[in-house]
Amino acid sequence: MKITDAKVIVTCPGRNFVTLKIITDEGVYGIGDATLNGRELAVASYLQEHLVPCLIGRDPHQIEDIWQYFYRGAYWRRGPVTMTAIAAVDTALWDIKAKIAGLPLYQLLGGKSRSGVMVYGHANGRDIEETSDEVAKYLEMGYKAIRAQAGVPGLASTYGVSKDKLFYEPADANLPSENAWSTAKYLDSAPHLFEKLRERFGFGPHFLHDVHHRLTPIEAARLGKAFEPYRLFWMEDATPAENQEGFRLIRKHTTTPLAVGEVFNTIYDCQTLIAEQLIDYIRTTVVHAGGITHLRRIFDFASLYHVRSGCHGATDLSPICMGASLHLGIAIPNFGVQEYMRHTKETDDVFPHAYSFRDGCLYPGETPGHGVDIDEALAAKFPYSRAYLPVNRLEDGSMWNW
Ligand code: EZ4
Ligand code: CO
Repeated sequence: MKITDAKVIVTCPGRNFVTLKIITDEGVYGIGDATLNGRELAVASYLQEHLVPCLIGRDPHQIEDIWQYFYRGAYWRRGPVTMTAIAAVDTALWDIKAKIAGLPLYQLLGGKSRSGVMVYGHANGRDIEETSDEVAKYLEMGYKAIRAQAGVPGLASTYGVSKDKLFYEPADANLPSENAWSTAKYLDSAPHLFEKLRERFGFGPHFLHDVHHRLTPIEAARLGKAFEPYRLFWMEDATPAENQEGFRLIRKHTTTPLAVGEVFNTIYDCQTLIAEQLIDYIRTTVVHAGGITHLRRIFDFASLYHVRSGCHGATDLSPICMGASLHLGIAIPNFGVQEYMRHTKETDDVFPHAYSFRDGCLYPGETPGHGVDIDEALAAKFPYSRAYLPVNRLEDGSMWNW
């Protein structure tokens, strides 16, 4: 069996997505997500110019060898652009292998370890009351886990707070928009959100919160402590993790579970965090961390240290990534939770998929492969449109972490 063609499809059904489609001489094809929010065309070009020529003529069954060929063979290892491109190849190859086997991908990963994949939705509001009403809506929809973010009093705009509730899209402008940030104001207000949520909804639902890399380790330690009475499922991205050792300080001070990793692209980005048990959930994804092959490696490593999966699942990860992630999530022993931000109808139409939501869980479906396809004719009707994530500044104008 041979790869005869591979094409890169860029489409913007409400937001940009990059997809790799690998075609074989037996007519079977596979697809992989290659979307890197705000840097989409860098990955499209990396694939088109550098990986596609090396794929033609190869046996699509040699998934591990092809992975190593692109990882070691690049000489320039790691980095989000490289690893997203490798992920797209890897995901498409697993899709092909599972289709040829006539099995849903999870069967090739060891079969089901659980009945469904618990997901969490996003409740956002301008203030605590509005967020609380959004939480109520998610509970009515059957969610068992909800991430809650509320506007910070005294700040004009805050991360995670959107106008369009169910379809929050942070990449909102063709040049980066600017947000303002005050750590002091945030630290004063954030614990009250969870105090009010527990008062209104009790301790049944799981609540999560995303700090979005905005604190220093000692500030994060303080916040984690303040959250303790409200028993959060996790505190996410408490501090930037380029310096993995920074988490030692947070860990010393709080029992609030810690999650990090949506911007990581290899196992080396979380090696210390996992081996020293500084975190509880690792948020690396299929699309940004080298595909099924590498993500499985990270999760197996994590399983040795009581660290569970918590895959990133925002709208900038295409339905292909979501489908692949669900197959991995239902199979691995150390699954934690899966983020699930709903895609718009236009996106779901471009990417028909077998997965479905029921009672707070997503189910990958039984279609051979990862169960997600692309309608190329429809995709062609939505041309690329440049879009950036916002940037963030402190009140004195200094650049801060968005
Ligand atoms: O900001 O996906 O947990 N989810 C998040 C997301 C990220 C975007 C970045 O591309 O933090 O909203
Ligand atoms: Co996040």
